[in-house]
Amino acid sequence: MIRKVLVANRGEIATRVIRACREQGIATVAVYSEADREALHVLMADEAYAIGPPAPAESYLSIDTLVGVAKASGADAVHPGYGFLAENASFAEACASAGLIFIGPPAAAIRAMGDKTSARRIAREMQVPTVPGTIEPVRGDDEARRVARDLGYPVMVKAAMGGGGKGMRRVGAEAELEGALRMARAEATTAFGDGSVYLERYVEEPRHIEVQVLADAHGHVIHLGERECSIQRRHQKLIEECPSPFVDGPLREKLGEAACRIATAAGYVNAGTIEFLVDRDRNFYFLEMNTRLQVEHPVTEMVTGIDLVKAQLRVAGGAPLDIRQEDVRRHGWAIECRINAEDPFAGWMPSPGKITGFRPASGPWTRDDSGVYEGSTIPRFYDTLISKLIVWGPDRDAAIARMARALAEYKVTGVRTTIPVLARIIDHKDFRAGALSTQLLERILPELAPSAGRFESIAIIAAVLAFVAAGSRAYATLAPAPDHATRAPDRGAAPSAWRLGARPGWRAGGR
Ligand code: MV4
Repeated sequence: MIRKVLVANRGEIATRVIRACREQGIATVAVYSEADREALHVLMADEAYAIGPPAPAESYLSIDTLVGVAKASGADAVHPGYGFLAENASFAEACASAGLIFIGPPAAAIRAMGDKTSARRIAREMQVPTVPGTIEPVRGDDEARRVARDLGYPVMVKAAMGGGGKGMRRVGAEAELEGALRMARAEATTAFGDGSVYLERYVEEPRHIEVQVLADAHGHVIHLGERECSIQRRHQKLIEECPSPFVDGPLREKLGEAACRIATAAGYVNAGTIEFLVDRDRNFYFLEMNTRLQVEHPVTEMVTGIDLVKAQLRVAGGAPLDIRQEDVRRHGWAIECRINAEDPFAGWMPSPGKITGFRPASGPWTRDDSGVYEGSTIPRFYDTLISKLIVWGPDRDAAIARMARALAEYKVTGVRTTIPVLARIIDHKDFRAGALSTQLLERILPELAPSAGRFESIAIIAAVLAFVAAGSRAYATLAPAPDHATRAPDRGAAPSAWRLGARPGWRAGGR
């Protein structure tokens, strides 16, 4: 049984883990960099420890520091969240060596899936379709040319240690192959310290559909159905939903079964995700496995009623899964929008800074998983996620209507956010029709930008209102003004009375 968890992360995922722990009566230990002294996860945890400067390499990525704090605080387990060290096999091993339970898969499973060629080999051995291509990295340009001719153009050059689109190049014809190989190898060497690349046939306008799996240490592996994650920009997901509007019963069965076979073959334990590319004709191909809890896990939770973090805690503590495959029921539709501190109409520039006003959407079947509060700061050192807004409805149309309503309610001032562009995507006819692909967003983005005329009229109205109501909050909420004008007076650090939910008298660790 786990009694105390160190959360080796920050932001919304740290708060998500703390909430699950608290509901289970498990004590929590937060860690924070100098940039996160006042962060929400620090206020929420039972204890909090400073772990170093803002740079991730010196704080949230410092294995020795994190293991040291876990031991010193008396934690018996470590939850890595997502990002940072979540898929770092050495961190999983360091925890185990220190006698700590790593709330994630065994190090060997992380390693097997971290190498994409090894993951493809496992999938093939389990007779799960992979995109036609090489298993081993290609050795030289001559071999690559031969393989590409066999596969037929266009082909995809991919980094063996890659993921997330880095070190990946589409090659339309043989003349481009050599250049693409050189670029992909260079990018892979820089990003992963390993320049090996392999080749695949290119799948046109695929959908990105992933399957949630849960596995315990007693050999039980189940799947919780799929998520549709095709609405992405430069490999950053913006909107995810469960189920996929494209997946019917028989395909769901095949995807789920394939996902369970791969997880079993990898010796997987804990929550994990198997990614697939699905083409127009409903052919599916294993892409990679994410050996962590994912950002978009709440849509699966809303549709299945299963708390994935509690399931993680349960299986990490050695208990068997308390759900069998035949008990998994899906009900209705869930959609998640990622609200980032970025300016979608100015090249998606990060917009860190102080959140001067914050009123998240709420109301029926509306969930806000955020890592911020009014007065807190989005540091410039980390990702710009402010919040994940999740809604549920009895069907897709109802969920879409609810998301449109919730986005309209959501107010954030002080930083720019992606809320306006999310609202426009949700309203777009192709999104509403469920005609999704990984190319959809890039294609419709030009239509989503505010027209110059409209922007100007908003600016004029804002200026008039600002004149009339100078100094009032009406000015701050009509955002299209320079940053300094939207900032409310500094009300100082969050008072300690704002500490959230933690037990009294916790004051451990260097605060
Ligand atoms: C592909 C592909 C088309 N054909 N592979 C992008 C991230 C990486 N993990 C795999 N990716 C892709 N692999 C073949 N053979 C298209 C993509 C792709 C993509 C995949 C998932 C989600 C969004 C994407 C956006 C562009 C390209």
